[in-house]
Amino acid sequence: MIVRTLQEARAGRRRVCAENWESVRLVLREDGMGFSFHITTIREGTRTPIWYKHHLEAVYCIDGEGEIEDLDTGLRHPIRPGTLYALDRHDRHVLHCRRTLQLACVFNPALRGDEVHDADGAYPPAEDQEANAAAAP
Ligand code: 9YT
Repeated sequence: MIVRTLQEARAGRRRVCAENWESVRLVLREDGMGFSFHITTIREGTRTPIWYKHHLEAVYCIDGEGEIEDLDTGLRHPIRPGTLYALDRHDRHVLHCRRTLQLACVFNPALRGDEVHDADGAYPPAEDQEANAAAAP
């Protein structure tokens, strides 16, 4: 059984920061669960283009206010506490944050832990990371 707190995870390497967000990765690939589980904070007033080409993600809003814009349909959906969205089609989207968002996020396949978005708003596929790790001295 794994038991850990947000507070202790925030204090170590499980906290990853990017320009528009910070993510505390409570469950990672090394935990062997088949998914990773993160608490993500999105900075107020930001606009974040995202395209998880290699992952599926479900996102549940705990607090804050924003919108998710589906770039394929042009539709914008409000995000409020209690809203869930699931990127079941590797959907290209933009996350608009009106008031600081606290989100619980689940990724499949699991993240390794240090990933930040590339130029497309994606994370690398799990296989590439394994190959890179194997090639490292
Ligand atoms: C909602 C979203 O995907 N935000 C970017 C950060 C991501 N949730 C992560 O790596 O935790």
